[in-house]
Amino acid sequence: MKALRWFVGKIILMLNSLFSPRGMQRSETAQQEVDAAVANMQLYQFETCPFCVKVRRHAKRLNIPLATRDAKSSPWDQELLEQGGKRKVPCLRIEDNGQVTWMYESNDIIAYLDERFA
Ligand SMILES: N[C@@H](CCC(=O)N[C@@H](CS)C(=O)NCC(=O)O)C(=O)O
Repeated sequence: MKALRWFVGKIILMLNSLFSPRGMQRSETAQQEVDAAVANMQLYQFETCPFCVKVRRHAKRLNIPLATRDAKSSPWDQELLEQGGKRKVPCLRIEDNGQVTWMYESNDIIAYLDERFA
């Protein structure tokens, strides 16, 4: 079962890199603003989780440099569990004026990123 999951994960990563989406283009100033806004967000994820791949691909399409944190590794696994509330990925940590929101569900994350950056 573990070997099958490993194998499927590798296939997902291979297809993801073969069919990598194009990033949207912005003016230099607009891109700098986007980059600054995204600096307050981190995506807690597993590399081969299909829902995480979906969100990463969308971030690439939107051309946003979304930082990722491997939720299988310390200390991010504990942080996700203790502060987010559950060990489930993807989860987007959003910091806004000192207030932190933990957003679960790939579709909600994508809708949020679209609202901010599309
Ligand atoms: N409906 C969720 C599904 C996410 C999901 O099932 N993630 C799996 C990894 S692929 C997970 O975190 N499983 C651990 C758990 O549910 O405790 C989404 O679209 O984000």
